[in-house]
Amino acid sequence: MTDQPSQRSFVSTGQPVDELAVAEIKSDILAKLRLTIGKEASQATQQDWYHAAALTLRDRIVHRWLTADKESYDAGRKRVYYLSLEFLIGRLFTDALNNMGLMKVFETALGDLGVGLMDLRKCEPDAALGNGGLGRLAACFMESMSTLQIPAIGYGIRYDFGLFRQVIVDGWQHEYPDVWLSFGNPWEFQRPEVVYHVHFGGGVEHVDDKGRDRAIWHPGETVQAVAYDTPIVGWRGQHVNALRLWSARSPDPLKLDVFNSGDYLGASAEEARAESICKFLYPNDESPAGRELRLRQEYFFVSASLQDLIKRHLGSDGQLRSLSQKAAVQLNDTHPSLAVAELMRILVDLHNFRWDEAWKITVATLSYTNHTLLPEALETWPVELFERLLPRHLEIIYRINAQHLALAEQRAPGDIDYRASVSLIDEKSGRRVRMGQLAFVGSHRINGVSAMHSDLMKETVFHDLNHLYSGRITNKTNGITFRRWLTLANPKLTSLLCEACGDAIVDDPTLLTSLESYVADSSFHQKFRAVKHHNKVQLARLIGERMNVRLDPSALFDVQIKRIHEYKRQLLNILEAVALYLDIKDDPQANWVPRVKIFAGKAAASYRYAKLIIKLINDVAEVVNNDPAIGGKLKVVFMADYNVSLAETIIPAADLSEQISTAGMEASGTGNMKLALNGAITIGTLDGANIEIRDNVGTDNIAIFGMEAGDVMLRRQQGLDATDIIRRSPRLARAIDAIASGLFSPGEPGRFEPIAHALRHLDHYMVSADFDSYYEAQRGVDARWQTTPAWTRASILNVARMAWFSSDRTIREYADDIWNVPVGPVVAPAHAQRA
Ligand code: GPQ
Repeated sequence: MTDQPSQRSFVSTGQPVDELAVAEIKSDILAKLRLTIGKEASQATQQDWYHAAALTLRDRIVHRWLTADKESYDAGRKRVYYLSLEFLIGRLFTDALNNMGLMKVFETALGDLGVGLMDLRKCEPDAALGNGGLGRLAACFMESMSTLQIPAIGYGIRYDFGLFRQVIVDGWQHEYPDVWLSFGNPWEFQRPEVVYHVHFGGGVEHVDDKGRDRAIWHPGETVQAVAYDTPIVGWRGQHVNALRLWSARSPDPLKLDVFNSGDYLGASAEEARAESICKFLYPNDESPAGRELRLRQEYFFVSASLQDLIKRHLGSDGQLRSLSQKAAVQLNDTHPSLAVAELMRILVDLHNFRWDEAWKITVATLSYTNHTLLPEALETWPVELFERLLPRHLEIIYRINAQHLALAEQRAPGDIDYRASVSLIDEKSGRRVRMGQLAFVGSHRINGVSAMHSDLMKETVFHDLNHLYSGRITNKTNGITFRRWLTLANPKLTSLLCEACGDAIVDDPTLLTSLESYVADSSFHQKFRAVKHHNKVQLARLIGERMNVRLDPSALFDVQIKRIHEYKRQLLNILEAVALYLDIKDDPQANWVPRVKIFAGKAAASYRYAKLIIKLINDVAEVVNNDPAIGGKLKVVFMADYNVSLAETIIPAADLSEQISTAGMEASGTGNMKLALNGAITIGTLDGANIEIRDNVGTDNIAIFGMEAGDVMLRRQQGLDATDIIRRSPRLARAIDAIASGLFSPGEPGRFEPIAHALRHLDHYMVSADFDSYYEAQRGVDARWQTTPAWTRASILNVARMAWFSSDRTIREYADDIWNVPVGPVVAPAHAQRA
């Protein structure tokens, strides 16, 4: 399958290429090919060249890495530990080349060897160790922490299989395993000497140790965690941090006696059980997996990571009292919440701390980021499962809870409802441990990911906890790394921006504001449009090759790329496409704006309704794209297997960014930021970071529609039936009728009945309720598109005003307010002088 168009080249700094450096890289790549891969240039495949080039680059990164590590240890600096079950990294090759300033040198060296850099780029599989926004945020944060020279380690799991590969067959989603490691991974270093034991099950023995409640855990099962390190290099290569991923194995891989008795499978059963922990990433997004294996994954990586960071701390400080002065542990969502109980266990049971002192250290060390308010997405685990898998942790959680409920009783004496609402144990639906509450109580800071989300946290799910521990909730609006999402993904735009605002924008995006002086410059408009057009031609070519759909690059490219979820409302978008299609058919000669609706995204394998929405999009595409009566005025495309690399191709080509979640449901969004930064105009609801995007780009440069979060809550209280709404909107009625009648599924007219029924009578996500407002906003978008200078102006202003959404800004805020660590300048002094 073809991927990125290969003639793409990266932004050129205009500086001459250093011939000596090129010669050195060439000779190093050839040496790697011979000595590490074991091949002559004449026999080498593209994969071999890619590996040789990646290893050559890695050597250069390692030098910086070891130096940075030594410097931060020698200086005794505080370190950030970012615990996340997901890191959605994508490809590293060009990212690392760009940050190391070696793009041009490598491109030239490889060119001399007869190899195209862009062709090699395609040999690297995406590291898809995440589902969506949460995992991608962790990847952007790792890059920004390196850029800002914050000593940090990202801890996660080295999944053998990342997020499933999505294949669309006859319009339906099918899932296949993601075999990203089959050719090896040139970025990682296995650390066979870094191994920790992680225990499960068994029982607990209590010892009366001078009145301290110490316990000895006698586990029933032990698994080994082995470290694999991937260097993450920051901008200008001045600092490198490690992403340390754990792989699971059994301490007793083969039972020889069992093997010799002829039971070959039984002999390695324990190994298989241990390895299952890191076998695959759970594909659920914003819905807890609820399986024992998932809880095992969570404890496995928490335990290994805490052992690792404590060993590190003891190595330098010799005691644990000062832990919070040297370590800041960030919990990315509730998946690592067990860190609260595990750190207490380590301090109390293994290091003899008094409970109260241990608790102070724990709370001062940990902090927690919440990424959703959807009640069904907040993780809970049955007490019974905990008891079986982590008996000592359950005891610790009970004790934390007793202390916590005593405080609640002090604050609101006799208020049973208040106590039930803040309790770490949910007593309503069977007894369950609430991981969000656990993380909250055990952290000194709890943050939301956009201003609105953080406010809603205080008003809704964490209302009572906020009352009990006021001042802990803080907002840290998400950000994105501009190195990947502007410089690398959109080299043409970057060159133009450098030309207009100066090369320094790559170090300091706030300088992009000087772009505002070009808003009325028609020759700049022309260049700006030419860049967008170029990117659209590339995307149209890719879609032509992959899907055999011909697109007109001068049409409006309307893009919705994200996980498929009811609350993200891909359904609203496709419903509007249906209404528009029927309207065009009514009057094909009217002055319609040619539009291409581009969708991409995966649905959780078990999320049947989301998969039906994918099928609907594809069925509508089939009819619309092949109806000569509408003269190509509307096209619908669903691109399969959305991932980071595909996003890097789609985003620079987008004119319109669909951010249309039901208000109050999208915690932040980060795709919204990537698209606006690349000049797409947002059509969106007042939800998540859309609000802050509006505040930055200005109300004239964004299309806001729909109900607000407060309206949604009110309407839900009044009922979800949309009969009245549909009666008042003939256009909506007609679109729903078309779907329900089988216009798009003639072979199976009832296929979309569940969707039609929900739209009519169970409009929880306000698709029907927001339809008219959305349709009208879309026609406003059309009108703006028809006045080219007005559109271009708005697009330019979006780019000019997005600097605040750099993840460097976000990380600076975490560093100041949560971690209490200093940050370095983006450009190292030595580099600034050289540049
Ligand atoms: N998010 Cl809880 C995920 O991608 N996965 C999850 O399991 C949860 C949240 C997203 C959230 O939907 C977006 O609004 C955020 O921008 C993103 O996390 C990063 O904070």
